[in-house]
Amino acid sequence: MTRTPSRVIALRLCTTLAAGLLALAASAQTSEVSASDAEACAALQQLPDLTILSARIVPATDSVPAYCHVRGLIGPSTHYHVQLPLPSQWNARFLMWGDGGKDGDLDFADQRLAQGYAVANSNTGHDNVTEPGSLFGYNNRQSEIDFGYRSVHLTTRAGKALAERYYSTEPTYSYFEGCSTGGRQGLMEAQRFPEDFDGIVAGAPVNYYQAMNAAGVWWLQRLFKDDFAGNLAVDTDGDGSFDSVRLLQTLNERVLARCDANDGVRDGVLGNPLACDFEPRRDLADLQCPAGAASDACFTPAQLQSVVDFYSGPLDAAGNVLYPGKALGSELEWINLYVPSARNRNAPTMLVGPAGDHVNYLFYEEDPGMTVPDLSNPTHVPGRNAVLPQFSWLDFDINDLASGKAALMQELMDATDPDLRRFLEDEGGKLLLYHGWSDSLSSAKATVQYFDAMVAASFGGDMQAAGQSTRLFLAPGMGHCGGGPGPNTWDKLDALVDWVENGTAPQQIIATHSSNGVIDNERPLCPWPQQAVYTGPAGGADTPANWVAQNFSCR
Ligand SMILES: [Ca+2]
Ligand SMILES: [Ca+2]
Ligand SMILES: [Ca+2]
Ligand SMILES: [Ca+2]
Repeated sequence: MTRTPSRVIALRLCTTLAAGLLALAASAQTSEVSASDAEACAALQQLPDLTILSARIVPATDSVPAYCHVRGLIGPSTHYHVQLPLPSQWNARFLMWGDGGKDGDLDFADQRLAQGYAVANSNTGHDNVTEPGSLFGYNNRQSEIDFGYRSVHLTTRAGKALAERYYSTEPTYSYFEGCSTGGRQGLMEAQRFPEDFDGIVAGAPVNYYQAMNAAGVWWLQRLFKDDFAGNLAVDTDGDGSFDSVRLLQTLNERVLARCDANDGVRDGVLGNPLACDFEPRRDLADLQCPAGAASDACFTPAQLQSVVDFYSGPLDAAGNVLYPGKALGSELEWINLYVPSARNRNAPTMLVGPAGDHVNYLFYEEDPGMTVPDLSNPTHVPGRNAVLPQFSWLDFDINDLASGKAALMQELMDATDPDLRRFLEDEGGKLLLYHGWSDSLSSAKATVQYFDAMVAASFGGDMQAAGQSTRLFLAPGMGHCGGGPGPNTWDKLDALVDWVENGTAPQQIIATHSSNGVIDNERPLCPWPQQAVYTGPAGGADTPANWVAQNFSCR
């Protein structure tokens, strides 16, 4: 269980006191902070029913206006904070700010604060300094419940109560904004606590949380097993380090050669990967090399199998997909996430980030053991008889997912209930989903799968009716919450606020891609299942100057 040592609390109190004095000094110079603003902020410490640790004015900086900063505790171990704009600058809205990864800290949303939102965020029940990664879940059901759904819900309630007290009126509208874990949290709120928000924007949700992490481990196993036989990075000089990722570049080039133009525009991005007919065994047939003769110019049988596995995803014994495979066109995203190579010292992001310790602490009802000391060393033998027994991710069996061994953790952390009638119909809520097609951490295919199931369960399959309150926008070539070769940047909240407050459902969202700070590709993102179609100057679709939103229509 997460316990903040008393010494740290004392330190924090000192820091808080010092900062409070600084704030007082600054407020004398900052005319916008009135004495009553500061008094009202400090008075929040006396709010009944809440455990408030501090409430103080934070002075303005060049980019962030002065605000009232409140820190609170929800037992046993959820720390949260609320950034409250000064009363004259509040836009009458409350915003719950979503988390990323395994969280474990207080995230600031200064940009939204500057726009006038009262913003809240929690540590989701644990501290990622003392319990990094998934470790907080080691024999700790309460922390798993807090991370699963409890901290966000209770922080939302506390944040709203603090806003109501500070402004003497409750927020006119309440929103949730998040991506990745934040996307999962947004869907969890819509499913479990439909009264919390008027609108939710959920990006790249990791809502099939157990399947996604189990599949992440499975893909890593494809590349590490049998002494790296299926690794897609190649040791070209025999010195033991995988120095070349040329095979993945070749694979990406082959996919683009086959399908880039399917959407009418040769821009290095697949408009709809589902419409691309690329078969690795067929389309790489001329690039096969014999086993044991690895080079970065051809694929061995084991490497070709890895490619097939990336696109297919793991299957159960009956051949059902346990988690969708990678989208065509996303190949370059695999390099940092999955592929052990010289550039990451055999420690790809998925291994040292989300997935490497997940099956140790957050997958099984009873945790199988501690992580091995070096996740990237496949020859380490786990110490099964140690005081705290070890369990290696390499020994994880994906069939444990299909056989129900993750059932309890799925109940706590997955957000896959397709029935959103309480939120979308009874409460009149709006749900805006988005997902990048090149996202290789969570899968846009999984979000399409959820969306279609939700439309079926909540609207009898009527996409038109669903579109009155929920829409999914897929971003071609966008990575996990950003990045990637396709248009990947837009304000995630604007369209939702307009929808909730003015009833204007988004017909399209304009997204941009920039290189060196200059926009070089712009597209409308279309509500699923529509696609962006080029409608600009005839014969000009392959000219980058024509890649502007008005030259495309959603059809
Ligand atoms: Ca947080
Ligand atoms: Ca656990
Ligand atoms: Ca080498
Ligand atoms: Ca294209």
